[in-house]
Amino acid sequence: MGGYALGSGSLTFVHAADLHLDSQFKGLERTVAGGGEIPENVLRRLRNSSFEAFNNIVDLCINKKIDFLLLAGDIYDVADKSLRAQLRFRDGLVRLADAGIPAFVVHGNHDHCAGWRAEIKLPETVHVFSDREVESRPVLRGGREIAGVSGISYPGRAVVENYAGRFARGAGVPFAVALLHCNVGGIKGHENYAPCGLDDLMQKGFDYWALGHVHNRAVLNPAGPCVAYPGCPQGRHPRETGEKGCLLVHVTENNNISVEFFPTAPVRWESVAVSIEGIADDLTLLETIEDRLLRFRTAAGGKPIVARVLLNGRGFLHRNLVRVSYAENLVQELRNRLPAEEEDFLWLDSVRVATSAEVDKNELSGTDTLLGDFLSLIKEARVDRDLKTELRKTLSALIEHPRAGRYLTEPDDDELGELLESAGDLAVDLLWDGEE
Ligand SMILES: [Mn+2]
Repeated sequence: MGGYALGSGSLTFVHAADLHLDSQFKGLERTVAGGGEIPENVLRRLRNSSFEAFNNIVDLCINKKIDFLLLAGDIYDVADKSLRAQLRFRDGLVRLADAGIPAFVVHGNHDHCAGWRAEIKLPETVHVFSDREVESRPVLRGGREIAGVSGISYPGRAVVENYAGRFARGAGVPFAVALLHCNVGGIKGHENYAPCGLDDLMQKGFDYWALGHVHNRAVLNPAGPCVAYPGCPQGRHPRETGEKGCLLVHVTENNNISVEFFPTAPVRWESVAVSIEGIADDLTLLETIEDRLLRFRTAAGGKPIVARVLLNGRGFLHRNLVRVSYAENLVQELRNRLPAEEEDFLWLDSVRVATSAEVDKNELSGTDTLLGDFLSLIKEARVDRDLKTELRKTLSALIEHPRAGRYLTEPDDDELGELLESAGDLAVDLLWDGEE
């Protein structure tokens, strides 16, 4: 569809989502390997990072003198939002209001409307969309409508309805924005809330779909309409790696849209893979990891980083890495070497060992031995659906265990493959005597 360009005059707005204000990074303490506590300065910075990122968004809006701010859900980390999160959110919105910038807000699955809310009045320039129906609000400049924003909030955590169906572009709106927290096309790694297809959104005649929910930045369609996820402005856990931020959107007089990424995260999560292939001694391994991490930090502009290292590849040092407490010692030694300044730290969260012995598992799987049989069974399980189902059934006893289950999630197909691979490596370590 499209073709609605009525000439709004040029405008600029910021699109952010998934602020998760006051996220406490509880998972971090649990995942810290290698003993030793996470330093106070690192934890403090992380716990303040969601607020810092929001302030960076507000600063951007004010510095760029934008026309309006869009916040596409999961403003808060939990439905029973902390008082602190609500006060800090208001502070930012007041700064925007003082600069004459309106803000449009929907709530998502994390901060749905059934949760607790303090009695805090937001500035009149802020519109929080209701959880009952899609509403539309005009954006005015000098009394003239320059854009219209439509949106809806979540009444509860699990919304299974396709909300896209409820949206309709209003007549005569010069630039129409739809604000929605949803999963487009069943994107993996995120709950399939308010599920919809890209086609559902394309057909509605809007100019811009401001989405939230998926924490990775993605422009699903560049124009006619532009459909985008800004990602979260601050990574919340070790798997939310890389640069995080919001989108600064420029619209020309002819409704041509350009989207610019703007980084906002004070702390970066990174995952760094290092292969042990060709490394012959332990000190070289230590120095190699240190060097890789420092180079990574330079490339990231020297910002604070919390890093995870994944050791992989086949090599001679595998036999040391599988020793009890070796990896823990490695973490401790690296932490002593890496920068730990109050502000500009490079904190090593953990080292995961996924290395293999210097053997040819393929060759071994053909041999008529217990190990050979086991390895060929593993090869089969990677492709055979019945075997995979059997394996999942066995694993479910562990995943559903009341205590162990708290730390585990159902593995996806890739993870199941990794588990099988590790099982093969473990079998080689335990059963192979080094002779053919
Ligand atoms: Mn979220």
